[in-house]
Amino acid sequence: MLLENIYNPQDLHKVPLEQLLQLAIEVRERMVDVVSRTGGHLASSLGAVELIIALHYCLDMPADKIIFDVGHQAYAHKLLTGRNTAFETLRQFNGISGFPSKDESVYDSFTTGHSSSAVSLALGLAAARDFTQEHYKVVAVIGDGSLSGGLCFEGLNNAGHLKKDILVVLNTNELSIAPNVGAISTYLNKIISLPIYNRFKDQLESFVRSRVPSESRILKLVNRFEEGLKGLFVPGMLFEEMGFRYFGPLDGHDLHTLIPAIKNILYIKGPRLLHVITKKGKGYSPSENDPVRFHGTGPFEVGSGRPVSAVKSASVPTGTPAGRSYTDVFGDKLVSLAKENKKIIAITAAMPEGTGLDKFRDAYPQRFFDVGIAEAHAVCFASGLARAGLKPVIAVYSTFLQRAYDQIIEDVALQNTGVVFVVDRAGIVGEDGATHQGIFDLTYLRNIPNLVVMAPKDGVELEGMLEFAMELDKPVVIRYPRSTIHNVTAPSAKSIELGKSEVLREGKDFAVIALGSMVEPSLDALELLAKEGLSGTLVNARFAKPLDVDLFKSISLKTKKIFTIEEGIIYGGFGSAVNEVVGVSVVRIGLPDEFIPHGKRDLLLEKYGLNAQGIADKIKSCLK
Ligand SMILES: Cc1ncc(C[n+]2csc(CCOP(=O)(O)OP(=O)(O)O)c2C)c(N)n1
Repeated sequence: MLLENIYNPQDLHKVPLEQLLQLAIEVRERMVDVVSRTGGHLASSLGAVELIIALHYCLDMPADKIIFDVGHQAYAHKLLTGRNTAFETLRQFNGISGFPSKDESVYDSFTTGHSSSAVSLALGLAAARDFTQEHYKVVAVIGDGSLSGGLCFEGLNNAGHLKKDILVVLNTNELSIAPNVGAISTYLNKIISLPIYNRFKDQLESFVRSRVPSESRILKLVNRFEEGLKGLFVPGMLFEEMGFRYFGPLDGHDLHTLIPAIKNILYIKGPRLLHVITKKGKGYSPSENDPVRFHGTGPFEVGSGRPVSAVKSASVPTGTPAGRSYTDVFGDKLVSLAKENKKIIAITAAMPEGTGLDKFRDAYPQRFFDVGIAEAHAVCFASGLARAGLKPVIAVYSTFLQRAYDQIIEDVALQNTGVVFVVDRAGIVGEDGATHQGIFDLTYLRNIPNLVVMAPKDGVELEGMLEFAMELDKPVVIRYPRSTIHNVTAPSAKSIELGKSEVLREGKDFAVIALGSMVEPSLDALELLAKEGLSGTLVNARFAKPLDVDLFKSISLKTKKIFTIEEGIIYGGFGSAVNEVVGVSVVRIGLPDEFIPHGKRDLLLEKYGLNAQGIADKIKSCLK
């Protein structure tokens, strides 16, 4: 076994070139084996195996640096940099992160997870290197999906201008998570196929070779002519025009081509872009056949690739509709609303499946837009649609909406356009960890004028909030977690009134004002406390903005202690908002001022006291 003897990239350097193919096989087997048990980003990582081996073979890490864009393709990098044994714990609490992590290894310069930042990060390192007169090499590995993000172009634009020594490796596989979209993607496809150039080149070569000896001057002239032609025909000219030297496209799985090419390119000065073509999911047929599913997969059976049905966690309560996620309920409801309301338009930033918008895409392809990994653009685009009288719905993960903060304020809220933001994965997302936790949105949204911010306690309420949002001619946010849902109260009141909460229980000892996903564990906490003779009021807040100020104030006059509970960071969040209006000090329960690591959602909720027992304990200790 080669892999088990590699503890760092120096060990890799000792492996003879002809054995690297075997190493690639072992790396893939290890990934498939572990991810089949832990879940993870398999397809992207399988596709980048040879590329990562080749880069490590040519670089001198950790002095040299590689920044992986997003970082979901970097499992081979982890395996070759001393994390093979620990890889067993991938994405588990206290285990190896699913993304590069600066806290995990000196081989990871940054903790990454959001797309399109690698070129800028790498350029910063390169500029610092030049200031301090050091001599290491800096490589950014980006995907064709990442290239649809504007930030990536900001980095390329600046890199071309600064002329720093930097290598950008563009890994093209025609897929983002879903099939790649956009003009850049079309452009890259042209590079890959390039019929005009390739046909001409082949014909020219065979014509000349059949007539002149290989070392003749004519052949050299022809080669030079061909280089010139390349300038005319190779679409890599876009990068050349931006100040990069473009190389490729090369087969990203062919180590015998990649290694000498990378070695040579590394010693050229200035900004360089090496374009490689890979197959997402390479080397494991279920993943090759369905790279979209295997982009981010749960545990699966290695033989068939079939998902291992999730074992029901004891802390997931039961109810109706059983087993459905908020994402599913949203996806279905939007399709049904769109049947009646022809103005509804759906927008995703490269996440049709993850956000549940795939159903809308299939039902109303003309009214569906995948704008690429371009959240900021999505928000402006939606505002344009809304101003012209349509009803745009952007479905986006809480963590990725952070990318569009300025646009939410300037281009939507200030304009007061009726854009609906459906913010999925709001709260603890689990195994993807710190870069993906959706814990800031309440804080960053609730202070924006004109914005309405809601959170449903269950599926029925989500449907009600969607109906309400469609009628409101204002920007609206609906946030919900990555979770299975149940009807918390039966029947759940469906009609939503702006800024009005719902009182679910009345009691004398304390009051809980809970938001969205925290209503259900709060209800359970009240049951636990009732067994100990404590009775509390429970309010389902529904709105984080505007708040139900009158109700909260009247509760504060009647109750000794008020608790707010939210699945988000406490500072500046929902509880802080309540605190600002009620005039008495409330106890805010939520997440502390720290980045929340990876681990199962239930486990993390328990760790941070956001399950029924944790909430009950906190209330009890404060009432003592
Ligand atoms: C800002 C941001 N938006 C969305 C995502 C979700 N996301 C993760 S990977 C990915 C696709 C990346 O595609 P590409 O760069 O081509 O890499 P590949 O997986 O194809 O290797 C997306 C949309 C993200 N990580 N960051």
